[in-house]
Amino acid sequence: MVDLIDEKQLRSSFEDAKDSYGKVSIGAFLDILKTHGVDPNDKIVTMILNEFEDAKEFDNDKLSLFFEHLEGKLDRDLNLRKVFNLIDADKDGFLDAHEIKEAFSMLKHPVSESKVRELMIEADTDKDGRISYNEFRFSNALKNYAADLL
Ligand SMILES: [Ca+2]
Ligand SMILES: [Ca+2]
Repeated sequence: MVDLIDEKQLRSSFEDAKDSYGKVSIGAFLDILKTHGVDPNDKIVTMILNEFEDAKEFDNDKLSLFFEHLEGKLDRDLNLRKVFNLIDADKDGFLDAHEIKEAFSMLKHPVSESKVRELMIEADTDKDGRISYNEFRFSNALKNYAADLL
């Protein structure tokens, strides 16, 4: 569970693990994450660590960056889930044209029916006529409209 990281405790373990140059190797950093209950294979953690690809070591700056990424990504994921559930009126885990039309009619700048159809066709990559959470996540156009619902 990434959202349960205790930043203060993790920082203190990080201090203990530092070498005389103030750095912690990636391997040691992953061990620290593990002792704090963070699965280094967690999708979000992996995604962030990939952004530090070139880094062989972590210092305080990189650690702060790590936490910033973590918070940002978590927020984005949580809000996205929230807005998806909001539109998914019958809670079946998929957005159909009717649900999107209803939701988007409540926007400050309502979206026309033909525009909704267009957005759906573009987002519905597996062509089953409904939008899964993953399809929603990867559709920037849908996401941009939907964000105004929050
Ligand atoms: Ca639905
Ligand atoms: Ca679909």
